[in-house]
Amino acid sequence: MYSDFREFYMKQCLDLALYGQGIVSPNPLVGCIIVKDNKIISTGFHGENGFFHAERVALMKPGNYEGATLFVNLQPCSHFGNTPPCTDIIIEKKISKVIYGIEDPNIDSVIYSDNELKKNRIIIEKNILRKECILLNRFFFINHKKNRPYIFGKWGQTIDGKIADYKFKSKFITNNQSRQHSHNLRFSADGILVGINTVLNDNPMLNIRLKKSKNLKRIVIDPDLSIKTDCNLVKTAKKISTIIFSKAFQCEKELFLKDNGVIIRKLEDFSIKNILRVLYIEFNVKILMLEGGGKTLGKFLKKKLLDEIFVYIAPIISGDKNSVSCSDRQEYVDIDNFTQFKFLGHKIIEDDILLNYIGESVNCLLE
Ligand code: AOF
Ligand code: ZN
Repeated sequence: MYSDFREFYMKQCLDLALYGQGIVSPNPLVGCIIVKDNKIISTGFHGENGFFHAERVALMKPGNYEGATLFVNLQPCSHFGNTPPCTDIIIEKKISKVIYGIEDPNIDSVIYSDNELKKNRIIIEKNILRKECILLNRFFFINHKKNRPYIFGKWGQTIDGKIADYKFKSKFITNNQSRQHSHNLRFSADGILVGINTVLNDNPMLNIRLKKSKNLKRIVIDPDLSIKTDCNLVKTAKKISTIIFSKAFQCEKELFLKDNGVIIRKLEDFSIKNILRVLYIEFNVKILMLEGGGKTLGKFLKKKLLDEIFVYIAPIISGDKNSVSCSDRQEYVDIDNFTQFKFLGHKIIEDDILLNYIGESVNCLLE
């Protein structure tokens, strides 16, 4: 499939990097392959060995790396962060050529990288499978370019774009397998955000029901603090992080919620921009999943803040114009201002179809 041997090995780096998905955020997904005499002599990925970077994981394995070529999907770092510079170990192990996919957008970690390698007579080649490398780490690129979380929306809908009937009964539009699939999406995120109406209507758990688990932060936008004190989120808040953004003052209810493990973050500036800033900086949410409902999705759409969407379509038509749409913007939107997405992929899940699109923000990175 890849005629060029560099692309062939780079694809393997990308595949390896994926093993870190859901584990390494805020760091990027990185895989590394070392090749000597046309043979792979070592591999590594970030996340495999504590927090060591992919190159270090591969080069720490016993072997003679002198004269070998190192393939990695992201430019090797030259900084001391949680781990020492990858360029140091690349030089120490006498690698003669480094082929990397794309430059690291985190400038701080690569200021000396290319120079260090060149000074040590290591040949550099870059921009191999550039688009694929950016796409794999699209969240990391958006984080560094925009200083905000990467935001992806997910919803299940009928063929005519409805997520619930007009009484907001929405539980079983898509099939079991689709719902199971969406738990993998939750696993790839740091936080999952919903509006208060979704909590009141669906009483969701917003947890990950997979064999592997992680402490995904559950986030509710609830300006008037109208959450019910006996809902599933509150009942489980001691076990699973639960953050409520609110601007109301309800002393007794707040105390009760806090005693039950809920974090209440009061904001005067209740704009989406400020909520995202707090999530990114205070709560370290670098990848944010939006699970609705319509009002919340509408707000993010309006601000062109959906970097990616996953739409599960069930073979059902509501036919009722009053059923609830995936986005509920209560204003006229001129056809010239409809939000454009770019198709990324699809998956057939029994009789449902999953459609995956990237937004303009990600598409721009690829140009
Ligand atoms: C690499 N290889 O596998 C990764 C890199 O705090 P640290 O030490 O883990 O450094 C984090 C930064 O290092 C991260 O923001 C990104 O710029 C780079 N990640 N670099 O050479 C890797 N994961
Ligand atoms: Zn590194």
